Amino acid sequence: MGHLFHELAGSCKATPCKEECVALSNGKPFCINGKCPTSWQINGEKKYCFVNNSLNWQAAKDSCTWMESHLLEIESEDEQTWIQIKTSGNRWWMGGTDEESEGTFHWKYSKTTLNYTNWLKGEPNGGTAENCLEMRPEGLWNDKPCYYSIYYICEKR
Ligand SMILES: [Ca+2]
Ligand SMILES: [Ca+2]
Repeated sequence: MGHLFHELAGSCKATPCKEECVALSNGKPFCINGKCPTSWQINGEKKYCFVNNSLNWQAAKDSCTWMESHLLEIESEDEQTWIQIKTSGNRWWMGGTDEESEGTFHWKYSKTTLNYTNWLKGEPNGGTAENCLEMRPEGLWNDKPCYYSIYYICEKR
C-alpha cells in the first residue's frame, strides 16, 4: 500500500499538500489524501471515483488502494453503458491485465475472468507490450502499455 508513496517521498516533500499522500502525475506530484479527488458516484451496489489525473496503471492501482477501493471492473453491459456516458472523450485505466497470462485478460482485484467485454475490433492486439486494460474515448476497450499515464476509475462496494 505504501509502495508508491515511499518511491515518491522526495516529490512529496517538495509539494505542499494539506495531507500526506501524494502521487505522481506526468512527472508532477499531486495530493490525493486518500480521498476521491472528485466525488463517489453511486450506481446500484457500486460507487465510482473518476480521477482526472494521469497515472500509469500500477500507480493508478495503488491510488485506488489508498482510497480503499480498486480499479474499475466492468461486469455487465448495463455497467458499461453507465460508465461510458461519464467517461466520454477521455482515456481511462480499468482493472484488467494479462501480465500474468499473455492473451488472457482477467480482473486483477477480483481475480476473475472477463465475463463481459467491450473490445474495439482487432483488440487486444499488443502481445506482451500491452498488458493493461484501457477504456478509449468512445467507450471501447484496448490493451495498452502499462507505463502510459492516463486517467483512471476506482470502484468500491
Ligand atoms: Ca498482453
Ligand atoms: Ca492494443
